[in-house]
Amino acid sequence: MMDEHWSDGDAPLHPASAPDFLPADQRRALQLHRLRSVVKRAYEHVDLFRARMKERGLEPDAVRTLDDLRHVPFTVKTDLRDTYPFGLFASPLSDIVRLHASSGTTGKPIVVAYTRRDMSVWTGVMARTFAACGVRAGDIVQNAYGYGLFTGGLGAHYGLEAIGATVIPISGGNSERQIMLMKDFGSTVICSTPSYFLHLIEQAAEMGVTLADLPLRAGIFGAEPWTEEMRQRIEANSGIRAYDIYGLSEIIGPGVASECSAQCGLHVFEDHFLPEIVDPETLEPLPDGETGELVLTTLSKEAMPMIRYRTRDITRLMPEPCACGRTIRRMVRVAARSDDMMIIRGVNVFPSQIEEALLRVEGTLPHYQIVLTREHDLDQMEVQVEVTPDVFSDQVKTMQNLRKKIEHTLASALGIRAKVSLVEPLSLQRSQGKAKRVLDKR
Ligand code: DLL
Repeated sequence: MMDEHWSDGDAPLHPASAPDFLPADQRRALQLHRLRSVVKRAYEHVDLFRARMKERGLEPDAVRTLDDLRHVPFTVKTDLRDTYPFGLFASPLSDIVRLHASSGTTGKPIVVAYTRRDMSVWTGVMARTFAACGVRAGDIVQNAYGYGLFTGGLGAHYGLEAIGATVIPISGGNSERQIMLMKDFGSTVICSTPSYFLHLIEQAAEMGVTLADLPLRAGIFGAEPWTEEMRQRIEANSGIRAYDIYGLSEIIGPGVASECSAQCGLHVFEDHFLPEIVDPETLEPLPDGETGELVLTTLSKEAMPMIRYRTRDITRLMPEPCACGRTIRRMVRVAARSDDMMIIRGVNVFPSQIEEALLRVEGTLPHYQIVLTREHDLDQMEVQVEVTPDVFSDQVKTMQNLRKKIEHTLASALGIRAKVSLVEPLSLQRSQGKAKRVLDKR
């Protein structure tokens, strides 16, 4: 019974959350049923997928069990670029009610499409996301994800309306106004990237506003990697609870996975998005609990089914039951992408390792930038980190000691030496959306 499930201990969950609690066998039966039909749909309507299946001598009927998915070809980001703009659509444009796009690092964006039914699935998984994070009717939600081609703003918007929350569609940017409205409207929840919220914490301080004194109680943060250390800094500096939500345009946008009140891993809405973890080198599926690349298959998408899409995001599935009672599996937070990995003098380093190490040192602020250069054919890494005003105004010796301490912490965490520069508070560039942590000048 739905009513037995409670969120945050004080309100019944929104009815949209029912699939979160399906018994595992029922969930698997539903997944298989949907998988077979989405494979058939993609085979019949998407030339690229049909050609790849034929190359392997596979017909859609070859998928008889969930496990059979391992024989089906992968889809990768370049497939979306190569078929730009509409080549992977499985619905005629007349059935498509929404397009979004995500700007890549180079050239053309990738384009994604939604039918009316896809929109209702998206709204549903976003409603489940917010319910899992304890957002409910009566909340006043400041939606500071960007509205527009980015999926964050509108994706969150529809989910919030569905659960009956009051949405403030403020979008990203204009930080002074964000703080003013947060105060005047009494926002109880904010949605943004974690890095933008850090910026809002500073903006509030500058305006003499103490966030902890406002009604704001939760932040629904995602769209970029962040660490547990970052969560602790955010929660301590704002008095709110910070939840992690995950998604990507190719699959639907936000709404693929979400934390719950336990704040320990993200529940994957696996009745709509089937997760696999593969070894990024061999591409062989790995068992639950092992770390590798997340591969997702959309089980119900009509306009643009994605079969075995390689996300490049590194995580692992957590099959253990969660304290919240949800039966859908969790994945650990995505701390790294395989293509974010920096190779510095032959050593593999992820930006998240640097963040984790930096924020363990007292006196640092959660604002940093990694600069890579090459001198005399040798890679050099400089980590610029802002430090608290008292450290910065203190004696040179205090600064030197802190710098050495950070260099030491980084060297033992990474296995290579990095040059550390302590910079003044507010001197590094702030982002309104996804933060750019790495400046590669090599
Ligand atoms: O960022 C969708 C989204 C919007 C998710 C709002 C959450 C909140 P894209 O712009 O296509 O879509 O970027 C997707 O961002 O493959 C991850 O590498 C990264 N990402 C998204 N959420 C998280 C997260 C949106 N919670 C890419 N932790 C993904 C780490 C994340 N990385």
